[in-house]
Amino acid sequence: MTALQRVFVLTGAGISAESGLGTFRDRGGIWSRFDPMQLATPEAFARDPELVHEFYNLRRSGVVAASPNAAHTALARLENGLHERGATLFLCTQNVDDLHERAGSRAVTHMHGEILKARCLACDAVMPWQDDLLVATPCPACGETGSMRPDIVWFGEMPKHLDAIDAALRAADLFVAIGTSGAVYPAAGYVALARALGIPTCELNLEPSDNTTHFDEAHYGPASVVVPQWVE
Ligand code: BJW
Repeated sequence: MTALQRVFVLTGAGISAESGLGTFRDRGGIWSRFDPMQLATPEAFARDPELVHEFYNLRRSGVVAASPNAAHTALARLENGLHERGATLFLCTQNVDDLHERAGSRAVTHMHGEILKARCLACDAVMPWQDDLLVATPCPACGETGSMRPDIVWFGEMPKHLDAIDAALRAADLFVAIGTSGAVYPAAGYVALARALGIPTCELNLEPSDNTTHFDEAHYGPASVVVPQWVE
């Protein structure tokens, strides 16, 4: 780690599992209990906004009640340590929770958005949001009702910050994926791109991911154990 200048870390739901937030595709995961096509697409929201709000209100209150775990704090320490010697960490998360920020990470790129923000479909205003959203909730910016949605990225929508992510990945001298199954694109394609660019790749996960053959190195176990071990 000492010679590295630009470390790129991609995190997924597995890093927040031990904070009590469910993963999506594990046994008993969110998508084994709920149909993503009925809840996590723009078409689902247009069809049944009450149902979609109810699902995300539950998820939002879970995030508010959760606390960061040792894996989140280890990545915040890594960012500080790299900065102290003039190096950088690009922390790209697929997670919509704010546990990296609450653990002390200063620069977090949320490619699938943030559940603690709401966006108005009428005026495009984005604002911090901790409470339940209802169909009748008026937009504080423009007064419109029926236009507020969680500021997250659903299937079929364009992930956020793709240009910054692409630039950081191409400039990296190490790519690390933590707690992600490698099932959802474009994030699932990043390890193959890193490999094609000659960037060393490392996986930290509970078990081998869908992309496991693309990684040069892998450490398996709970994130709260393997991430601090890898950082130290
Ligand atoms: C532990 C652990 C512990 C457990 N410790 N580890 C090919 C190319 C491009 C796109 C597509 C494509 N084919 C299909 C698509 C479309 C689609 C897609 O990928 N579908 C797949 C299902 C095939 N993608 C999209 O629609 C995306 N948009 C898009 O592609 O736009 C066009 C575009 C084209 C080309 C370039 C760029 C753009 C948008 C995807 C949006 C995903 N949204 C969700 C919901 C967000 C809101 C919400 O939270 O409800 O994001 S779905 C869900 O999956 C969520 C996650 O961020 C995402 C990834 O899941 P993640 O984090 O990997 O979790 P899991 O559960 O899958 O894995 C957890 C892992 O942790 C497991 O491996 C466990 O073992 C491990 N684990 N406990 C360590 N304690």
